Amino acid sequence: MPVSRRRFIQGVAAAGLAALVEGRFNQASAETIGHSPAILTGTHFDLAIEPHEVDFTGRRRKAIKINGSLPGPTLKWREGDTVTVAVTNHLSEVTSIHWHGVRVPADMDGVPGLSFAGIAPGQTFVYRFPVVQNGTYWYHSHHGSQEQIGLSGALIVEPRDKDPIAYDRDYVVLLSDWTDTDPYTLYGNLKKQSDYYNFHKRTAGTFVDDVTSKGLRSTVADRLRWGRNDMSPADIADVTSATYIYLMNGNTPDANWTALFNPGERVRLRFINGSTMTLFDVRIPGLPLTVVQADGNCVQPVKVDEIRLGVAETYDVIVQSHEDKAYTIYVQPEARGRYARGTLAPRMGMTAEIPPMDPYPNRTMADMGMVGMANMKGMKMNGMSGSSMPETKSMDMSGMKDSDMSAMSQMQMDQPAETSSDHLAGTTPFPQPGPHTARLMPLPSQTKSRPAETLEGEVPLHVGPEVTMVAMNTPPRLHDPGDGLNGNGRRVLTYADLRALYRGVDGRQPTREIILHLTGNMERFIWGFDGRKFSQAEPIHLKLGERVRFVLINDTMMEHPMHLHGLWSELENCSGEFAPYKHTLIVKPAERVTCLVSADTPGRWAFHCHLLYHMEAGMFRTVIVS
Ligand SMILES: [Cu+2]
Repeated sequence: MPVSRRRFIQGVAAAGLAALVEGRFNQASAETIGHSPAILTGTHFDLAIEPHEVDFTGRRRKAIKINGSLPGPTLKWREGDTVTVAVTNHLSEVTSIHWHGVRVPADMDGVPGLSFAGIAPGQTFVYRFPVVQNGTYWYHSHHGSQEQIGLSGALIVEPRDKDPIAYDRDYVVLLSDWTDTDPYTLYGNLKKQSDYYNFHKRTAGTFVDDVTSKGLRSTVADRLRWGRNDMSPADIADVTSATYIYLMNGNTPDANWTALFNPGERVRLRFINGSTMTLFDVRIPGLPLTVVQADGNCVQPVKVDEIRLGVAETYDVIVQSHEDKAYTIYVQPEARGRYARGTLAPRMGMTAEIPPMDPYPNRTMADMGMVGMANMKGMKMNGMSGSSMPETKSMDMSGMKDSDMSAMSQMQMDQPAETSSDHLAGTTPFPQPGPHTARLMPLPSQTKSRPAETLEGEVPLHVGPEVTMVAMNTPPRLHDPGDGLNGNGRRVLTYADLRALYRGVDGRQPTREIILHLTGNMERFIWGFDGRKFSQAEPIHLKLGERVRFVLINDTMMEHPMHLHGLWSELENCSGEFAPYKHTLIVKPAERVTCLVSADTPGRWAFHCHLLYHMEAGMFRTVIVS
């Protein structure tokens, strides 16, 4: 295959010269083209975190690689093993690795300032813990913006027993967002002007279009409604293709990461949304996707055309074709713009058509549950908006200017090493549901909890400049695939489709409900829970062994992929005993999502929005299980 100059440059950009040479000369036998991170197996792993330069766009930029790779190597563990991972920090700042979705003792969870001190420059930290689950997961830094510049990788845990999912070959498809802008600058831009990267705000041009299609009266009424709520239906994402390009296993779309796909073979694709700020819509035109696993837990197979992955979610799918042809793995960010792309092909070098991009989605009033949304602009006019709130000042360990998370360094000094031994005193965590797990049945004396609706009025919602809107109508929207995906002619996976393959292990009713409003001030880029950002909020306390219901109510106009560390979140989606176990849950605008949590592992756990800059801006709580 001739290598054009353009392809050569892109190849170098994506994969480095070595990988290109390998791809060029071993094509007859190659299973992939482009950079595919190395797969490391065994029980002992050495990871070196190093500064590197990359060139994805024609400009050299600072990045972080792990063992010379971006994303880092794929770690393959085996359920039942005890693994040791020695992580050496060659950066000039603190680093960490968090094992996303993995049930570990709290001091192995890798959140600097919360569960351990972080890994100082020049130091090696040895993670060591038993692996008590299987499935597809990933790992990433939990410090500053390191995740944005490459510090992440895939993690596969093979089941100890026979895998219930049959496949002939499998590939990790790790998706990420990359910007040439320094992440601290990017965050600063959002703080200064929250729509800095949103070029889709309504303009005179769209006004004329709307008048043509909807008529003057309804267009003006629509504008007045939106105007009054101080929002724009074009607010889809905070950070968009205006600055991002999107990578598949560290490859640009032009580098076209390609994987071998022989007719008749069942191929398992392990999709991981390893981005920082981007919800991805994934499809393979011409091929149905049979979803078999969500967030590392097996689900009853469901056939769809398209999947939306919230940040940090994973989905495993089986694909199979009986034709000798290539297929495009096509990935659109929710706010459209640019795409990520790869290819499945029976022979390396084959390509398939790239479909046109879907239109830019708009939020609608009904979509948002904002028919009847009380707007709190009155308060903003009382001099609270735009005035400077006293910000928490402390040693800024994260290094991110204006970061709400800087409070965490203070916490670390206040509460040293509390978690290091307390997992030893805890109960045995519940196992991951599997073919042989028993179900703990509730005691007859156990009282039923009240439905969430009856408690909502009791939430003390903090009112202040951190909150500019409150949704009055927040129904569950589990059957709704999400904005931009309704009516696109394709069958899109929804949360209502997810039914676990195995029964949940904790059959007890929750004994209490914890209601959290996801709140924000879009203009000032402040995010939090119940109107408070992290630095203003108290931890949430759970009693070791108790079972609780979290009720997440999104009062904002954006999706928030919520991640609870250390414990499973069992999504309540009418699947009864087969409620899917998740580690990350998308809460759509004006949606209410509930999940059950068994507080079976003691420690200080992070609970946060997985949009990196929302977390930095305060959408983070500590959950203490003791
Ligand atoms: Cu968020």
